[in-house]
Parts: sequence; structure tokens; C-alpha cells
Amino acid sequence: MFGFKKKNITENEQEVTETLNPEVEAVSINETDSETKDTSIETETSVTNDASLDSETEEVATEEVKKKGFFAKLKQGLTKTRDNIKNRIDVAFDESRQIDDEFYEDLEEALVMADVGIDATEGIIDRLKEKVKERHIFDARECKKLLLDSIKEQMSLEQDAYDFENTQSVVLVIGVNGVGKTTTVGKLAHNLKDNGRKVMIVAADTFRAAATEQLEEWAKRADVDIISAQEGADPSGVVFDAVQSAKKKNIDTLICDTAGRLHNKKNLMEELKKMNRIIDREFPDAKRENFIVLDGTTGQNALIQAREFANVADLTGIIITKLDGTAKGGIVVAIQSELKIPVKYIGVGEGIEDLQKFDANAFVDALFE
Ligand SMILES: Nc1nc2c(ncn2[C@@H]2O[C@H](COP(=O)(O)OP(=O)(O)OP(=O)(O)O)[C@@H](O)[C@H]2O)c(=O)[nH]1
Ligand SMILES: [Mg+2]
Repeated sequence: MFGFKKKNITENEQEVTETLNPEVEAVSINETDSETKDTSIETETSVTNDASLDSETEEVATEEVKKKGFFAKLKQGLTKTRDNIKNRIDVAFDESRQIDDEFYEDLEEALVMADVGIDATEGIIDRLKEKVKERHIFDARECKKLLLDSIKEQMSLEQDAYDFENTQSVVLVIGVNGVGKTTTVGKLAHNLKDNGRKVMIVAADTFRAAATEQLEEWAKRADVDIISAQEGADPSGVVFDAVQSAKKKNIDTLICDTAGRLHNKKNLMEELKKMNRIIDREFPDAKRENFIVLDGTTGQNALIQAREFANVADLTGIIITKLDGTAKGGIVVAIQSELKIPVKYIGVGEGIEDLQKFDANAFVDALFE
């Protein structure tokens, strides 16, 4: 129903280039809907222009509400983790506490319980000890601030972390099955569209028909274009077609959903490598992002997965999902500190609004405050 159905399925990359139909058109879902939306925006704008002062105040207020909403959702999402460590953190940072070996042991225990991981925890505690010594700190509460600031600093992103959102870009979303790739593609498409970007998504998981249907549903919800093909079609071929269509339609960001499982793992990895090469070759000017999606509830296993996928594509960011379903949200800190790849987004629920840009300050505050 949506998208085109491709007849030629070929394994050979060169053949893919030659046999695919160059006339392929992306199907815009809800075209009438988007027309309706355009008109309503125009009307709103003209009203706004008439009362520009009011609108500025309103904008600031809306921004405030958004920020509050963002933090409330994050806090809500991290409830299980916070509850898990709250007692220990409170005991460790009790104002009557001496900063001694026992204090550091309690702290270490709290961090490990939240799944921050032994190595990352040791690093954090060592840095804290140094700072406490340097600054002659005796007050446990002051020490808490030092700890949080140090984790925030470690987790903060480079200025250019989200540059792809403002330029022509292709985002490849990879990860093992069930981690939340398709859901994340839908949420990300929605976020970008909401910021006025022209987004197209591509269902390169052709392994199961249900996967394409699921992404088509997300395309409808996010009101973005989708390219899809028949079950069993060559995934790299679908990506090839999507790239051509994205170029032709002057799409800002093309997001590729991929399979988490093929007939075997080697097969999957080879297919992902091939997709990566095709995007590089066919769209050299686009900014590239390769995001690995990791399920926050799988704990340290996520680290092993990330290392494996790093062999197929240069991972430029990590997306950690299902943080609302785990008491071990500290895994975000462990993953970032061990892989040295930035965590760029986190999933805090199943809804379309539940993908957040990673904000180190907000994250650490939501976890420990
Ligand atoms: N609670 C919660 N559930 C999530 C989140 N992200 C994804 N899910 C759920 O996780 C399940 C799997 O999500 P999918 O998006 O289908 O995962 P996938 O990686 O595409 O799976 P495959 O296509 O089988 O590889 C779905 O039930 C999602 O609703 C999240 O942030 N929080
Ligand atoms: Mg999927």
C-alpha cells in the first residue's frame, strides 16, 4: 500500500546500482493532512505578527513549559534507578558524615548498584578523591556537588553533536533485535519534523514484513515520507533507492531503519557494511551519522553489542532506550565512559515524544537529586 515494491533482488552491489528503478518516488503519507497543517500554521503566524510583544512573552513561556516537561519526563523515566540508589546516596551524603574510606565505599556501592560499572565507578571515585584533597573539602554535601559536576563533565557532549540535524544528512540506525531501533527511528523522525526539517525514513529491515508495516505506522504518526519494499528484498537496494529519492526530493535527513537479525550474524554484519558503503558512495556530501541503539535494560551486555557493531560502521553516537523500564540507568555512564562514544539520545517511554536529546546536566540531576 505504501512505498514501492521492488522486483529486482540482487546480492551484487554493482548490479544493485544498475538495476534499480531510478524513477522510484517516495510516497508521501497524509499529503492532505500536511496541506491542512500548512494552512493552519499560516493562520497562526498572521495572528502572531499582530501581537508580536505578546508572542515573545508567550514563546518564552512555552519554552519554559517545554523545559519543565522535558525534565519531568526524564525524572519520571529514571524513577526506578533513582529509587534503587536513593537510600545509599542519602546515607553517603548525610551531613554528619565524615569523608573517610567508608564514605567512599558506600558511594562506590551506590554507583555499582545503578550499573555504572566497576571501571567507570573507580574512575569517578578516584577523580573525586583527588578533588576533595586538592580543595580541602570536609563537608559531605559539598562533596556531592563535586561528584555530580564531575559526572556531568564526563558525560557532556561536544558542541557539534547534533550538527546533522541542521544540514543534509543520512542516519543509519543499527543494533540487535528488539532494542528499539524502529521505534527510535519513528521518534527521531517526529522530533526532526517538529523542528521544521524535511525527513524521509527507509524500511531497510526487509527480513520481516511486519517490520515494514511497523515503520509505515510510524511514518504516518510522524507524518514523514517513507521508502519501503517487499519482504525479502535486498536491504541495500532499498537504501540505494531511498538515497536517490532523498536527493531528488531535497530531503534534509534520511533515516534508515535496519534489521536486528538476519539468517545469521555474519550475514547481518555484511549487509550493514554494504549499506554503509552505498550511502558513502551515493551521497558523499551528506553528513553521516551511524547510531547504535542499545537497550538500557540489558545492562553490561550492551557494551559487548556496541563493540561488535563498531566493526561494521564508524559509530558516531549511542541511543539508549527503555531507561523507563530499568533500575540500572547508570549503564548510560558506563557505556559512555567505556566506549568513548557519545550518548546522543535516550528513550524514556514508548510514545512518539519519548526520545530525548541527551542532556548531561539534566540526566545527572534527575538521577541523583
Ligand atoms: N518502555 C520503553 N519501551 C521501548 C522504548 N523504545 C522501544 N521500546 C519498545 O521495545 C519494543 C521493541 O522495539 P522495536 O522498535 O520494535 O525494536 P527493534 O530494534 O526495531 O526490533 P527488531 O526490528 O526486531 O530488531 C517495542 O515494544 C517498543 O515499544 C523505550 O524507550 N521505552
Ligand atoms: Mg525493527
